[in-house]
Amino acid sequence: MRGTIIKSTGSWYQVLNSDGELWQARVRGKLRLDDRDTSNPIAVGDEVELTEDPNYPDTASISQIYPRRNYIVRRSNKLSSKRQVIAANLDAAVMVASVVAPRTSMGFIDRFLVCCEAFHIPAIVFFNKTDLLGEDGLDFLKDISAIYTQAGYEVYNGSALHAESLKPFNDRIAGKATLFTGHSGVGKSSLLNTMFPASKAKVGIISAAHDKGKHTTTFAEMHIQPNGTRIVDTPGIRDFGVVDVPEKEIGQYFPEFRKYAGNCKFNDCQHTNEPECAIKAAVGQENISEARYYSYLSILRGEDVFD
Ligand SMILES: Nc1nc2c(ncn2[C@@H]2O[C@H](COP(=O)(O)OP(=O)(O)O)[C@@H](O)[C@H]2O)c(=O)[nH]1
Ligand SMILES: [Mg+2]
Ligand SMILES: [Zn+2]
Repeated sequence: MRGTIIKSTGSWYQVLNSDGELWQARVRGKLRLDDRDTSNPIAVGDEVELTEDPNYPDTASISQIYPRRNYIVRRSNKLSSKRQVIAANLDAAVMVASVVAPRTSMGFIDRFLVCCEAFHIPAIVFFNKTDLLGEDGLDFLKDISAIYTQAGYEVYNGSALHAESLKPFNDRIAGKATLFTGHSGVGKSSLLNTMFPASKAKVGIISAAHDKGKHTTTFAEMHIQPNGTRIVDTPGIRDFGVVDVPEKEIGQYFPEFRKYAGNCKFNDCQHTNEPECAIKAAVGQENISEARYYSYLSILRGEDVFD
């Protein structure tokens, strides 16, 4: 039988089969894996073939992984070159961000967006906690939203405390397989619970000490809703090291650069110190956001963002 991995807890996987039954499964024997320089060869969202284990009720072994439509990876940690597949077979990935409590930096958002471009997954930026914003906060939200809209991204905002504020975003992801990522404490689990009360995702208490929240979700988990919407809730991710993107390609993953890059004097222009660079000219004319351009330079220098 065929099933979808909805949770992975090390060597055991929770798998939902096409009849809606939940199975506990593990890999037995050898699996044929194509690439997989990864710490987790099977990820949430993977489609697998299950064989019932006659010796134990409700347990099965995974005998095959079906080809992935797509997947997204991050580096397991700062020092390691090992990659971790966050999820597979996604329709969209959402960066859940907040302007306050905690403030999500643009550098962090931009690294996520580069990853989504590199893995061909439509990216959405969602600003949560709008209920906490005063006039200045709302101004900031407007400005930062305009930057991402100008760059070509879909941007939504709302508050997990007010279900009606989430309607446009909720409509956008209805029926889709969507990854929620972002710092711990921004409200990923709360959003899930407000939009889909049956989810019962665990919500963390923000620790006053560093306002970043505790890591309450340890493993990525897919929540399947009655209307077919599938949300992969992830543990708070502190860093989004850009993986597998060769330096000379980074510019290609800034969608707003594409229109101009062909006009640079040099074919291999990296948009740093080269003369007659069309990207720098576009930044000068505010057709490309200066903040996005600085993010590009920072990623080009190989800097990671840990905040
Ligand atoms: N004021 C406000 N608090 C929120 C909102 N969303 C989440 N929170 C609070 O922020 C904290 C972290 O939420 P949680 O959903 O666990 O964040 P996660 O780590 O991203 O899953 C909890 O105390 C929530 O009650 C929101 O829209 N407004
Ligand atoms: Mg959470
Ligand atoms: Zn250039």
